[in-house]
Amino acid sequence: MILYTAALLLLHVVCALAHPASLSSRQTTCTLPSNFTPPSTSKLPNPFIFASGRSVTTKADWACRQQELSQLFQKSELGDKPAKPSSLSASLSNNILTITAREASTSISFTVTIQKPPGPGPFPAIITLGQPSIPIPPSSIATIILDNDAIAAQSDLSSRGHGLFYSLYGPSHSAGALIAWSWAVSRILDALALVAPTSAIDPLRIGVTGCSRNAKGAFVAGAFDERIALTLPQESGAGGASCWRIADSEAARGKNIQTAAQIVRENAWFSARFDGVAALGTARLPVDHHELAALVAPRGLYVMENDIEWLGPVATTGCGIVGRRVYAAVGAADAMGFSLVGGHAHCQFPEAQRGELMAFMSKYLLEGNASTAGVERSSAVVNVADWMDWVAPVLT
Ligand code: MCU
Repeated sequence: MILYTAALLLLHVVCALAHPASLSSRQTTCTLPSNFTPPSTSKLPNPFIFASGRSVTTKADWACRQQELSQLFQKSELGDKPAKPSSLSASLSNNILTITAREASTSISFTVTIQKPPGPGPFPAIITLGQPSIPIPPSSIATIILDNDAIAAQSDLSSRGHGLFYSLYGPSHSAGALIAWSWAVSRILDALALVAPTSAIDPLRIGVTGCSRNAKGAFVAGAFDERIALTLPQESGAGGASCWRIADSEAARGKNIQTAAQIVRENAWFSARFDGVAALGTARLPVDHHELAALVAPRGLYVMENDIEWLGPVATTGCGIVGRRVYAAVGAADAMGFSLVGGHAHCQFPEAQRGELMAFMSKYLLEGNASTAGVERSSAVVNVADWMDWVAPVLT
């Protein structure tokens, strides 16, 4: 409760700093009403309505609404993401960056491996959860490999509470593995800022990627740290690019697709808070995953998917198209791409996506002028009106 109150206070401060002129009128909208009960809906929730029922009409409103969405994701699906620890240090030795985080008398250390292009830099970098399975141009972009399993284990449900994150915050912390990894990605960003004078890595041009289960984590990492310039989830399926409600509808039509009810029994990716969804049904969720994209907006986001039934091609495509409508509404139409290309093995990057991927890397990491406009393709056919019963506003 103390932590929750502290988080609410922090939200007040963040919103106040972002919009000092409109402080008094906006302040309350950055926090969730304590008695908030989300309306039940089998369609994708409207991101442009505050929990209070008020419409989001301005860009300042949207900044506050993103804070609400962040809280809603943490409270309903992911568990809490702790703030930067009270003490954090970093040291770089050759290609190994060691990060030490301390809270009170407990500290943990973890290392990431940096593969740098030749030359003095500074270079952009992509943090990869596990080994990368997208092509990262070795001559222009560094790769920073995080062993995310060491931060929060993901063997099966018995992994809950295991890993360095839980050594620091306790095994019964609310965080599931996805938000625990995102905490670690944020600490890498803290560390990169500390070592920037000597590292040849530019901490303002950082991307994040991962495939499959690690792509769920990459998507969450991009959504929960505004310092990430480019988010590249590859074949994340359910829990990442897929919308829970569309997945449920596909399952009801006989598809062998991963759903919320299944995922909470498979692994420790989500908070135990999410277990209740299996009982209540996804219509009662206050969010869905078009709003995970909404948290990344207006920053670069290129969602890669496959046509594997379990990943839910219709659920990822519908979610991606609606996510792109949100990006358009906030004035960043070109910053999100959705691309589903099938006919290849899981996590095997298809050549057909190379041009799009390179354009996103060029624009958001290399400060190039490649066009990322209109990247929306899929072999799955979705009638958006089946899922979206609201009209995205044009924010003033
Ligand atoms: C797509 O990611 C997961 C999927 O959610 C799981 O159900 C399955 O067990 O594993 C996939 C994966 O991570 O494959 C490498």
